[in-house]
Amino acid sequence: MMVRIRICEESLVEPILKGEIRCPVHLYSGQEAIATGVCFALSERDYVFSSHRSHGHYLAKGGSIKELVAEIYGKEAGCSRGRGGSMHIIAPEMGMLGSAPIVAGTIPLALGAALASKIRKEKKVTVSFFGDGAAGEGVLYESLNFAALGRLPIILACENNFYSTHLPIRECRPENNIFKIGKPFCIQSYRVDGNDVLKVYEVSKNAVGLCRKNRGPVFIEFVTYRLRGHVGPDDNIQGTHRDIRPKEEIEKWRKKDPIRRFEAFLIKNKIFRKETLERIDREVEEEVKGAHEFAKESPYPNPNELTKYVFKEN
Ligand SMILES: Cc1ncc(C[n+]2csc(CCOP(=O)(O)OP(=O)(O)O)c2C)c(N)n1
Ligand SMILES: [Mg+2]
Repeated sequence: MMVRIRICEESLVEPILKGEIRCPVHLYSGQEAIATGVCFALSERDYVFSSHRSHGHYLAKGGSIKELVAEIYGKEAGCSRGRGGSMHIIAPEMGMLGSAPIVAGTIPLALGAALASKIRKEKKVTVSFFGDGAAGEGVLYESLNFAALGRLPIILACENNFYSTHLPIRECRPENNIFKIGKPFCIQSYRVDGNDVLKVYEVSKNAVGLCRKNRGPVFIEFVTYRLRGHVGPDDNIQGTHRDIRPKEEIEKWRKKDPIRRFEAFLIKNKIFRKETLERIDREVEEEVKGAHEFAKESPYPNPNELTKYVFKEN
């Protein structure tokens, strides 16, 4: 799954630079272990909400590369019927209940889903994925309080990549300790290495178990780093923005690449051979190539149907 996400993300770079993809795209490269480890701890019936950087969550929840790529090209065959683009990914049939780029905006929506599933006694778990930037939004604290009071089956999954757009976390938080914000609300809170897929899975599995036993909510801070620019492949290439992240910092995190780390683990423990891993890469590359061809050939939505699917018709 991590390879699926990475290869799919990296395949978007060239079409973005060529202007073939026109919507803003926030690449997930570098953070794959989080979506993968968390979603593998869920069942198909559970719910996920995400933010502007949501491709990984959609794929890990079972989304198709073909429909994701078609959506990013704005085509009718996309998972949001071409109305959403990269930042509005939705696939209710697999529990991906939506992503939206309002920072922290989907957290209260996730609470609603968790509350509904609790009232209906469905034993479904909801995961709300958001970035460290959401820790600066008041709605997160209101949501923590509400989730704790209602003992809601929700996992608040904060992906701390140390930056909100180009603002380093040290300039907007007195202490780099996001996981502690759950504590005043008596929420079990953890900090995990978000580039270690097995650790992510382990802590998520435990959190899912607690939520199913009515012992939620759980707050998890995943420490990670994005390997691409904030929006688009590279903030330096894209004109006026500059990636202010120090080169040495980026290099340090490249060495902690979650995919390379897990590959090394698999080979060292003789679980997979190098050739098997290479075959997986080739298979995913083929699938991704096919998805781009499909997306480019697919039609745009009919302009007369612009609001179809956007508003619910009674
Ligand atoms: C309420 C709100 N304020 C500001 C923005 C502009 N904005 C878009 S992404 C972003 C930073 C988000 O950072 P973070 O939550 O850490 O997620 P990351 O991009 O690092 O994954 C900001 C400020 C927005 N979309 N919504
Ligand atoms: Mg961030």
